[in-house]
Amino acid sequence: MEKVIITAAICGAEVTKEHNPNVPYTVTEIADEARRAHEAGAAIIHLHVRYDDGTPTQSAERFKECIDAIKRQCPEVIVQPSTGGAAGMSDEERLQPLTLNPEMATLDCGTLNFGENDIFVNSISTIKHFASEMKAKGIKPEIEVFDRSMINTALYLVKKGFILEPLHFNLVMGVTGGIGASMSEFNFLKESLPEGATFTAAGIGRHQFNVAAMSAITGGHIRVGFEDNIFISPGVLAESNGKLVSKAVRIAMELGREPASPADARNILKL
Ligand code: KMH
Ligand code: ZN
Repeated sequence: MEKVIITAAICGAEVTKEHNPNVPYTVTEIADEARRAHEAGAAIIHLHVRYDDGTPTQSAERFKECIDAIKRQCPEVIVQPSTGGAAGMSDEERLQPLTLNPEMATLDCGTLNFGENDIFVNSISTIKHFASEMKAKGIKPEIEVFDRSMINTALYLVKKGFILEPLHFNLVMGVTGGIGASMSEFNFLKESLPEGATFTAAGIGRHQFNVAAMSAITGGHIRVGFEDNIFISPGVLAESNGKLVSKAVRIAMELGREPASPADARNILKL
């Protein structure tokens, strides 16, 4: 069976315990959620970190504590820190986890309205700055795309030498302020990707599993997790990220795809 890389975005920066009490904040909670996701089939943990009261932070020290705790439980798993952080953070704040030299990190390729109140700002000069740091350190960027224009921006930066091939994209679909999550929008994004690129897709909220199925069918990879969706089925809160990953695995297996191990994922993504 063809392998599918499952990424678990276990806590994000916006979702809180008020939304779902199982959202992890502490180092122990984050490591336990990463383990549950990995045991269920996730090869990559997309990581934001929080202080114990839930406040999002990009502190390198807090990232190190969390990554060390995750690696003690799952030594093989790929940890992909966010450089998006939370809307409103400065570039320097957001860049801090790169000092830990992770294998991968996110590279957000455009500005958008993010929900009803926030603007997630990524000017082209910011993206160049982040991409240069990643290139200098040999960190593989996962190119985060919230709209079609962000693929154009990424390809512009490839042409200018800021991002190296082979390219890996994450199509984030259904953010209020970004592209929707219909099949035609999915096809539009997928057909806009350059030849040879790999991609994963992340559906927000109720779109999570529909987008997972679209990606599995078309040769893409899958992202699930509390960052994007807190429900296991309509109106029913998920007990853990592991449960969300297990559901993604069941869908993928029915569609002829089996979960990639971290070693498979390193091979597919050329890490
Ligand atoms: N929290 C969002 C504003 C990323 O991880 O790179 C941005 C985000 C993207 O989550
Ligand atoms: Zn994120």
